Order: sequence, then structure tokens, then C-alpha cells
Amino acid sequence: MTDIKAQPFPFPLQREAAALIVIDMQRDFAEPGGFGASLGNDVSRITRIIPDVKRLIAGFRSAGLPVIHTMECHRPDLSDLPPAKRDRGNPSLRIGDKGPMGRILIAGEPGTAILPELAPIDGEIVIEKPGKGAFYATGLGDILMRKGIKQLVFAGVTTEVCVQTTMREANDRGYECLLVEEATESYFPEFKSAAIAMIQAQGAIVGWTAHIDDILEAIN
Ligand code: C5J
Repeated sequence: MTDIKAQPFPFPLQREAAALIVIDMQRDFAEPGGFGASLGNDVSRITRIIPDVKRLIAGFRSAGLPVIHTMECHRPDLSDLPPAKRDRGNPSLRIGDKGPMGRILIAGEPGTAILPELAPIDGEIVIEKPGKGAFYATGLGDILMRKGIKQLVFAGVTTEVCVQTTMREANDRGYECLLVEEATESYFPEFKSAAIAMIQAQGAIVGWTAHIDDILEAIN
């Protein structure tokens, strides 16, 4: 066991049981014309973390540790999109509407794809998820169990929505969760800070947070 320098106290890394999970680094959240922009957000906040997420993925790959990617998306017939989700947020383009990068957050559309710089390579798991959390209505739990994964290192967007929701789902299922501070972002800096504070609070009630260099040093 190797300890990773982390908050609120060192993270007890079990190298053979750890995986990186990269949440929703999709064009729809990071590029003009996508879902994030349609809600009035400044998407440049998201593109700024791409180099750090890329470095983190490269570190896990070179250490021979699993990299899992998630994508928030829905079926073309919208049968997995609850009206309550489609109607909320007052965006200029709703989920399923046709935008400049194809239909918003629909599986297979260009805008729904993972950013090319962070694209999965052969053999990496990609989870398509209709919810904010990656365990809801997906095979993620079974996949992790089959692979003997017990610790999840989190990157991706947005910190307080899909990243935090998935961390909480994982924490409730018994996984030890570590959020990489430089490799996650929100459209709202105060929400990122608040999510980090919530995760670290009360003796790691939801998990730990750490810096990218401390993680890469521990795994390589
Ligand atoms: C949002 C996400 N923010 N991936 N999705 O709607 O966080």
C-alpha cells in the first residue's frame, strides 16, 4: 500500500484495485454550440483543464492502470430522457434538439463525442449514461466488480454535477474515491471550491482530494 498526499488525510492507494474514471469530457460541455454553452455558460473554463486531464490519463496508461470514460447521452428516440430532465434549465437548445454539432447529448452525434485530445484508446471502457451519476442505468457497477476495482480516481466535468454525483454513488457502494483537483472543473469556480470542501469535510465523508503530481508520483 502507498499513501498519496491528499486531503483531509493521506489516501491509502491499493494500486492493483485502482482505476481512473474520466467523467463527461465531451464536446457538448466544452465547445461553443454544445449543451453547456446553450445554458449560457463560459465553456473556456472547461477547455483549460484538458492538458491536465490528458497528463493524468497518460500517467494511468503508462502505469498499466485502467482508464474508464463516461459520456452523458441519451438514445435517439429519447426513451431514456425523463421529461423533467429535458424541460429543466431553460437552455436555448434542449437535449435532443439539433444544434451546430448535431443533436444535443444524443448517442452517436458529433457533439456528444469525447474531446479528441482525451479520446479512449482500444480496450478502455466507455460508459454511456443517461443520468448525472455514472452508476444509474449503466453496467458500471458490474464492470468494476468483475475487474476487482475498489478505488476510483476522479477527473472530468462538471465538479458539482456529474463528478460529485458519481462520487457520491460510488462512496455509497463502498468505493474509496479520490478527486484530482486540477483535472476537474465547473462553469462556476465557487461551485468547484464548495464541492471540494464538501468532499473533504467530516473526515473524508465522501472521499479525498489530491493534486495531480502527487498521484502520478505514487502510481508510476
Ligand atoms: C451537466 C455534467 N452539468 N456532466 N453534466 O449537466 O456535469
